[in-house]
Amino acid sequence: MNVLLARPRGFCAGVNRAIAIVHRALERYAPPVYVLHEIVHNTHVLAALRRRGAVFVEELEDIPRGAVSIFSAHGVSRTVEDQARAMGLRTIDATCPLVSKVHRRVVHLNELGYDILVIGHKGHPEVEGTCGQATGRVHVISTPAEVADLRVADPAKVGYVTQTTLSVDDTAEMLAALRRRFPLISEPDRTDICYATSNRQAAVRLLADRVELVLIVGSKNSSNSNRLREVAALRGVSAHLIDHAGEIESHWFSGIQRVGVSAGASAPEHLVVEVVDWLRQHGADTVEEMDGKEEHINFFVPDLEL
Ligand code: 0CM
Ligand code: SF4
Repeated sequence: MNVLLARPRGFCAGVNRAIAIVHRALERYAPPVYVLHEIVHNTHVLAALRRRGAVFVEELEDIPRGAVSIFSAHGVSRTVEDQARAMGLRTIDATCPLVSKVHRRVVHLNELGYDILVIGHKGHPEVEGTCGQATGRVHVISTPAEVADLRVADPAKVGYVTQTTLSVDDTAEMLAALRRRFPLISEPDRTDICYATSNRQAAVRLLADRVELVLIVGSKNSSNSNRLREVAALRGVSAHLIDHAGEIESHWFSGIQRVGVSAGASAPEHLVVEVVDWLRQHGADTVEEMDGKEEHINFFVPDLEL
């Protein structure tokens, strides 16, 4: 059996920054440090940070007054920010700068009085945070079929933003439907789908053309990791999303000669190494890495003076 690793894969700049912020907060302030929502959607990242004194909660009410508390990489609504302030929390914002950029455009469209279309997955925390930047009319749409049902105040005053981790191909279809329905729709200068999402999807597309089975390392609630699995499956190969090597099932490999491996933007590289070790122990004799796009994006980690 031969193994091919996708490139780029794994941690993006926003995830590196968010995790570094939690580490810095733990160094600077005595644990526990509270994090509203999972800092990134990866069970292994969370377990490692819990061991160092991070506490992950889903509700602001679960954070004691005055505690140091961090907003996750996915961002929060204005209401959550205001409530945190009212509760006297000492907050640190680990929202990815590429999500914050989308937030700023929502604020702008809201000031112009536009109906704002947020293309994304309903209930995902990033979508909730993005919608929560506006005080006016916001509509979340997930499929092109929903475009026909949209009711807006003025079809000439409609703008859209997207979740940063969407499928590039599905979003193109959605935008075609939106442009047909609202020829004057206000669009971002460049796509809101982030560089890490589009690079990882492009790499998995190439990977899937060279293998018979693809393993994506990532947690079940990670949107971008799920999209990577779908991209592979849509190329006609079997594709599995696994949190770690322990979830691999031997029967997947019967009759398989070529296996591809990639990882979502929140999955640490040591999990990929463990998957490759598992494959070596189960018949893989070559491991090769694809040529792929180099990524040189790094985000500044703030000093955290509270
Ligand atoms: O948005 P998604 O569910 O893909 O989040 P993640 O934590 O898996 O990946 C990084 C991010 C962001 C924002
Ligand atoms: Fe930022 Fe993209 Fe990474 Fe999300 S996947 S944290 S938007 S760089």
